[in-house]
Formats: sequence, C-alpha cells, structure tokens
Amino acid sequence: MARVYHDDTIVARATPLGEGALAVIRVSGSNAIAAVDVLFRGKSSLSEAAGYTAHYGRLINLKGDHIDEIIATVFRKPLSYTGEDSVEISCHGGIYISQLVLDTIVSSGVRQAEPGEFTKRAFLNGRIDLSQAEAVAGLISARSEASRRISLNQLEGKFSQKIAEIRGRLLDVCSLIELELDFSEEGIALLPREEVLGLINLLQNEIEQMIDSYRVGKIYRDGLSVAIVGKPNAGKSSIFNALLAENRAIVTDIPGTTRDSLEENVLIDGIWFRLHDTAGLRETNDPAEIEGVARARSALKMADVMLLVVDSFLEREREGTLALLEEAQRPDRVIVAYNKIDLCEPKRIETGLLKMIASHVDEVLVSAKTGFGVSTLRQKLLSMVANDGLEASGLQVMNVRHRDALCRALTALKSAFNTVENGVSGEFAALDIRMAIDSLAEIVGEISSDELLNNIFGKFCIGK
Ligand SMILES: Nc1nc2c(ncn2[C@@H]2O[C@H](COP(=O)(O)OP(=O)(O)OP(=O)(O)O)[C@@H](O)[C@H]2O)c(=O)[nH]1
Ligand SMILES: [Mg+2]
Repeated sequence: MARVYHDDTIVARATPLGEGALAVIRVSGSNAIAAVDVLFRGKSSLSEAAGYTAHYGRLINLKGDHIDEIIATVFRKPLSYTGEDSVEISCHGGIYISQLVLDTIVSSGVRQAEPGEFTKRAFLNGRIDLSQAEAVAGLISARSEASRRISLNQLEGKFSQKIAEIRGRLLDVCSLIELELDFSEEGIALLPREEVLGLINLLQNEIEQMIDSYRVGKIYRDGLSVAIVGKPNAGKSSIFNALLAENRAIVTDIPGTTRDSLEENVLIDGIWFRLHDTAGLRETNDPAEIEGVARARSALKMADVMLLVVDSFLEREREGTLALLEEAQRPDRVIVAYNKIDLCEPKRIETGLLKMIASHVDEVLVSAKTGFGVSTLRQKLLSMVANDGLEASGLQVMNVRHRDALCRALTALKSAFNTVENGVSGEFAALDIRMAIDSLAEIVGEISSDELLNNIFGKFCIGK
C-alpha cells in the first residue's frame, strides 16, 4: 500500500542503556552514511565504502575533538535492516560515552528516532510485512524456547505464508462465485452448491484451528499461572519452594505461616509457570490472616491452574480440603498434590489416597521434604498445556491482533456459508468472502491505517 514515506536520517541507541563492552548506535536514512562520515576519521571515507563493510576509526565532534574509537559498519540500500542506507556504530559501552556518541551524531543534523521507527521503515520499505515486524518485538521479548521458536517462524515469514495460502484459496472460491454470477442469467451452474459449501467449510475449519491455537500461543508467550492452595500447614510453601528449587517462602510448623501471596516464575521445559504461594484457607479471627485468605481466594480466581495441596497424613483434614475443589475455576485444570507422603505407610497410600477424587482430576503423591514426586508434579503442570496439531510447525497465533483479525475473517466466512446454503444471491457471499480476505490482509499489513501502525510501533523500544 502506498504511503507517505520520509527518509530523513534518524539515530538511536540499539543496545540497552547500561555499562557493557560495547554499545551500538544505529543511523538510518538517505543521509546516514554522509552524516557519520563527516565525523569519522579512518583509513578511508565511509562515503566510498561498499555495503556490508566494517571500518575502524575515530569519531570526532564538529569542533574536531576526539570522542571515541569506533567501528562503523556500512549498509547500502536496499540491503539493510530498514532498507535504507545505514551505519551501525559500535562504540565503547559506557552510559556517558555512548550518550556522547549519540549526541554527536544528533549535533550533525540527524533526528532522534521514535520508538520502533527502524522496524517501521523496514515495513514501509516492504522488507518485511506487518506480522514479521511484530515478530521482531516477539523475538526480543521471548522468555522461553517455545515463544522464541514461534516468533522466529513468524519473522521468517512462515506465518505470513500460511495466511497468504488461505487468502489464495479464499480468492479462488470468491472467483468461482463471481464467475458463476456472470453466467447466472443463462442458468449455468459452474460448481454444485455442495462443493462451494465444502470449500468454505474447509477454510472455516482451518481459520478456527488457528484461532484455537492462540490459547496455546498465549501460554507460550506469557506462561500459566498456578495458585497453590489448601488448608493451613498442608505444605503449600514447601511445595512452592521445591518447585522453585530455592528457599523462597517461609516454612514453619505453625498453621497460618503464609499471609501475603508470594509470586515467582519458574521455567519447566520451555514453559513459564507463575507460581502463587497463598495463605492456608480456613475460618479465622486474625485480621491479617483474614486478609491472607481473601488474597488466596483472589489468586485462585485469577489462576489458570489450581494446585491443591493436601496433607496426606491427616485424614480429617483431607475431607475438608477436598471441598475446596468446588472453588476451582476450571475443573479440567486442577492438580491435587498429596503431600507429606513420607509420613504415610505405603499400604495406606495404595488403598486410601488416590480414590478420593473424581476421575478427571490429576493427582500426584509428593513429599516436599524428601523431593519424592516433585518431578512428576512438574510433568503434571506441563500436561496442563494442551497440545494441538499446530505445535510441531510452531505456527501458533501469539498476537491478539492476529487472533481478532482471524475471528473477523471467520465471522465473514460463516455468513458466506449461510448465504450460499440458503441459496441467496452469490453477490452477498462474494462480498462476505472479500471481507474475510481483507481481514487476513490486515494481519500482514497490506491493509493498515496510520493509527494501527502508530499503535504497533509505538510499543517498540527506541532503536528497534
Ligand atoms: N514430613 C513432612 N513434612 C512436611 C512436608 N512438607 C511440609 N512439611 C512440614 O509441614 C509444615 C508446614 O509446611 P508449610 O510449607 O509451611 O505449609 P503451608 O501449607 O505453607 O502452611 P501455611 O502457610 O501455614 O498455610 C512444616 O513444618 C514443614 O516442614 C513433607 O512432605 N513431609
Ligand atoms: Mg505457607
């Protein structure tokens, strides 16, 4: 889509503000190479340098003072990140010195870049599409192997290809319907209605599957939150510590030790779990504990998974604890951990424990004290992440904007299906399918508004 494009020269720090061996200052735009060249003293001038070459030299300011020793890497358009002429300056990575290098470039008439402006230029120059631009942010913020893989696939264009493929097929169906319209007066049917319905249905299913994958994609991106709840003294904090493999929460033999909810993240097999250790649930008159119990319940409400800890040793406690199961937000996302199994006789464990609960609930015998069953518990947590067919290809939808566009495409397709099924004029069906195609075009940015672009790139860091 044609858009007003400014190629004035911009500069920003591409590395985080802090002390390090190096800092990288990025300059891009029609005057980038010349602007840096004015301030560069090396063996040869940058203006004559070929693309993809690195040059050692001194950076000076306009008065001729020596600022730093640098390596300037020259990129010639269109073979650069932005698609424009660019220079990446590697200077010493001090907070003061890198700021001075940045200021020196600005003083020679280069504008400070806005957040995401480099990536926005890459998009506007057609180097990458919009979903690829978003993948840059996704890749940088990836905190797990799974989200790295999905973001990289998206950056490499695999997700865009999938969208393009579905769009192509939608276009085929649309052309068929439109062609049929041309012949309709002569009463010629090019394709049986069932076949058109079948084609639409197939595409509907595929889009639906992609929408479904957002559930998993979101887990890969943000992780799952787990509320560890149960009666006082059941060993919740001990299990929290065992899963974290550190002594994070206070553990004592006094019931009611934990008051405030504690939150820590732990990575299990590439998935982040946000664990909440909570106050034991019981009736109490202690004001601090009342607040703790309220916080525990609210943590439970917000959590994706309920990890109910039961003291296996205390039979009567167990009964009461199981009533807590009723409070689970999602009955399919509950794990019951029978803790303190080291205190129980093996025979009682076999006969007495595991049959307490409805069959759909995952159960695990653990001892936070000895570590028995903790790895099984980790596996149970992992099993809460549903797998689906898209996993292997790493094509999950991780971005809510993409999901919303897919939902709009699906709604339009459903409407097209109904129209064809009811034998209403093909014109309406074709219109609906065109709407679905447009929704998919928004994902890759073929259709976009300035507002949308500002919204997306405004969330990027400066220098990205
Ligand atoms: N033998 C044995 N003792 C355990 C085990 N897990 C926890 N305990 C003990 O049980 C007591 C309570 O443990 P916590 O982890 O503080 O229990 P909690 O559920 O967090 O208790 P509150 O915060 O008071 O609700 C402590 O004395 C622990 O050492 C276990 O697996 N075996
Ligand atoms: Mg506790």
